[in-house]
Amino acid sequence: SSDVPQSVRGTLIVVEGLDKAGKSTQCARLVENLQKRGRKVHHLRFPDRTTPIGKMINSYLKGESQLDDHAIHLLFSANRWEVASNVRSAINAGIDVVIDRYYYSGVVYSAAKDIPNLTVEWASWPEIGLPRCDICLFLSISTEEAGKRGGYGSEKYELREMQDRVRTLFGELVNNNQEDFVVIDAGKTAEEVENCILEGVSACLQRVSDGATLRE
Ligand code: T5A
Ligand code: NA
Repeated sequence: SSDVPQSVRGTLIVVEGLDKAGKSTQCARLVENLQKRGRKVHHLRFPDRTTPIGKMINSYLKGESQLDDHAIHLLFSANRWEVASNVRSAINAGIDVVIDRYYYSGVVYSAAKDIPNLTVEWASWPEIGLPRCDICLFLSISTEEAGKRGGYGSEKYELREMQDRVRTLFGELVNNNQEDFVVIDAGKTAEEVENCILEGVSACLQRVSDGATLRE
């Protein structure tokens, strides 16, 4: 019942970006757009606060519980690993997977805490081996513009100093992994951002249907 031939694998699409950049808004639109094209799509978000591990993360982010910085880092990673095989199966079955935040957020937010030894390198190790995305759409937004969208809330990492380090580290990550990223100006209207995303995704879908394999 799908337009997607069985022989073609699904595409793994990640949306990343700074706080309030519009990731969740755009993931919902992207999923809808892909479905309109007759594609089968799974929509995931990290943290997935519904699993037992996700509930621990949620409680930590809300300030209801305390955890060592390394421990919470590993829980965020475990929250991805607990669905990693499902992601791979979906891709192999020809289903696209759209993910709202992934291991890039995992590395950046932990490293931004400025804890001795909790470097980008340390933070990256537990993420090695997770299905690697075909494309990462990075929604870039100025601090000023993000502030207009409600500013920072009450969750653990929503502090100015932390957010400034997140911004710097994300910038470095994008520069060092340019083959993974399409940078999108997320300060535009939701419709404009949606169109930029569709352009990037269309090119990626073409590469996959031309035979690009899922990278390690
Ligand atoms: N984290 C996460 C880690 O430390 N390690 C990890 O491994 C992972 C995965 C929670 C925290 O966890 C950290 C990062 C975070 O600090 P979360 O649950 O994804 O992560 O965070 P959220 O609070 O849900 O997400 P954001 O605040 O970053 O928001 P979004 O999803 O970027 O933005 P969205 O779509 O909700 O939009 C925000 C507001 O702006 C409006 C929307 O209507 C909404 O009101 N908006 C626009 N307004 C004007 N123009 C546009 N183009 C707009 N697009 C959206
Ligand atoms: Na979000």
